[in-house]
Amino acid sequence: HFLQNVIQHDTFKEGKVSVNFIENTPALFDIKLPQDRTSKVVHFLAEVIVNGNSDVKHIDENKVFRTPKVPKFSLSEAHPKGTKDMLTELGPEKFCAWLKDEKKIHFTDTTMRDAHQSLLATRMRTFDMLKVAESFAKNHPNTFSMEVWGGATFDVCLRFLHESPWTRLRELRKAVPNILFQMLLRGSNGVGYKAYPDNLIEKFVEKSWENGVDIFRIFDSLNWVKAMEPSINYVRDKTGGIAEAALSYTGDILDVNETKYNLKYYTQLAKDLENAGAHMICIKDMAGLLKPYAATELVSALKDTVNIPIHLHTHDTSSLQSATYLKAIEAGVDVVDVALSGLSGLTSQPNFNSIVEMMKSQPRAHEFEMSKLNAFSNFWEDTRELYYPFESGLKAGTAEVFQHEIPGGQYSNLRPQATALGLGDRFDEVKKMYAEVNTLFGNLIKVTPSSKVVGDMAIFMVTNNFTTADVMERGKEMSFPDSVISFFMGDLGQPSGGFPKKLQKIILKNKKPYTNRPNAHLEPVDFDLEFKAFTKKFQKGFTRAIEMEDFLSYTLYPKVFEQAHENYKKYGNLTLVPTKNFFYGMKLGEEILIELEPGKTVIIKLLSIGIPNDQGMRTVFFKVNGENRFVEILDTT
Ligand code: 3PY
Ligand code: ZN
Repeated sequence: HFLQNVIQHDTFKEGKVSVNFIENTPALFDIKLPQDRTSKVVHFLAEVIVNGNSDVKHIDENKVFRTPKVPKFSLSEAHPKGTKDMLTELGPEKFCAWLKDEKKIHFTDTTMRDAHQSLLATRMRTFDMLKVAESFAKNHPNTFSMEVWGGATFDVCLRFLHESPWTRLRELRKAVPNILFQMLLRGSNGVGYKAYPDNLIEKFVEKSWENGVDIFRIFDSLNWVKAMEPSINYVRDKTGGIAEAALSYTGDILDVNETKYNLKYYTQLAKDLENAGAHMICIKDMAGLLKPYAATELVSALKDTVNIPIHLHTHDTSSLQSATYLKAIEAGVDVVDVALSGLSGLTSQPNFNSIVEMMKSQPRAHEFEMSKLNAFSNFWEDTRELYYPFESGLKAGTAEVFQHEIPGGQYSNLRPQATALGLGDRFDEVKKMYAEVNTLFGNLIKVTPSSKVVGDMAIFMVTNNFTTADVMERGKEMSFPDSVISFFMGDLGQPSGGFPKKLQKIILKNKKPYTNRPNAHLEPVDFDLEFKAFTKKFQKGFTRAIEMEDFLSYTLYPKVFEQAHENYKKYGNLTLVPTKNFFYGMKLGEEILIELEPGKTVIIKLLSIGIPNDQGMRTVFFKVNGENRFVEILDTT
């Protein structure tokens, strides 16, 4: 292409070429590469090589990566039967009856959702998941379920990873047809941070099921049953899956001074959820506050109250939670959430491998072939290294969590959020303020998105050096974060015990809050009309027919989707770029292999990176499948 430009240039044609011709004629480098898939991927790599991946805030040049090893499995052998096959055969009611009668303790593996959301700011790529998914499904078909979707993963796929969350789900489903897939659904907030129209949530549930989700763990960030009811109904009416309703646990039921979130509160909530149609109940201990002896009380009481299986979820932030599992298992809990060791512990779930060992030879033991289970853990331990810039920095369990009550999934985001705002050295204050804000707001259930509201307020107050007294006395003059205003308007629903009235007036100024379901204020989506308009706007950039799933991504996250779409047009499909190169580019002389699609592999070698020219452009030279290629990139570093 470069030679073409030279040959066709007027100066060249007229035979007036001087020694400085190339140097003085930047237009020669104005190369329009054919926009095929390979060129797009090469363009992306060149961009990262010159300017870095904008999502990676610091690079350790000396970092040495290990090669993760995928545990052995047979490609040709069929998948052994698992819980997914049972659900298909029995349907949700009979399936849950079977589970309730099971003596063995069952395990949900959260490695591909909550574990990395809580340890690595949700950055795990589908590329790494797909490396081991089939192997895991074939080696450990007795796993109860795999949490692979929902929560923050939807947003992060689109916003940071250049991926479609739907493609992730479909690809994983193909690799794992035998084990139940589980997602975390924020009730009326879907997989977002605000209320959405009911018919959008309905369509979302339907499409999630069609694409592979079996268990819908539905929660509401204020434990408001009214807000969970529609989602429970959509799962029951529109899918063949399991509606698992969650009671989000906060405080300490063993604390005699706990008058709000006590045992009675949770048993009543569980009963209400069962009456609302839940197939299963989840104790969602998002911050890891359920202490071992409290688990005995809570699980026993719930077993006496409801007739459906109980699933326990926790985060090991305090390092105490395996003891909680032991007590819960003794009290008859049916399933516990665990993560493969390499991605377990701290703000993630307790250790899958060790809990299985703990139960060995005990009446409720569930057998797993340990050498294989440990091999998966080693895979993740090595893979985790690739994500080092996203580690939360927490090195040891902390009893502080019982004071600040920050959910595990939020912790790994709050620190970078604080650091980005120049509060890196004041994270201690942020944590303390988080607890103060909770008291100020009337002691809330704190889980996405209510936890984000508390976090935003804490950061706002620390940044501005405001105390709670300042807010109460001078709040009328303050511009509070949008999320805080919207929360006090009732946009996330009604907290148990209501809003603190005086503070609500201060924050809302003259606005009038509402008290019914926030979704009741929202116009339903006109799917026919809006999908047509969406298709018209975006079809051009797609290399396949636009689907309802794309429209759902757009409707949930319009700006994020638009940006993701722009990136897609520019870089194409990046899901097959190895993680090391996706985040850190390539080293000089490095050669990588990318399988663009089955049977179409490109070999890319980085030959050289030019110095910036007058316009700040660098020329990056590659050898691609044996041919020289170069890309011009503006150096913005
Ligand atoms: C989420 O909503 O993403 C959570 O993980 C809440 O615990
Ligand atoms: Zn969680």
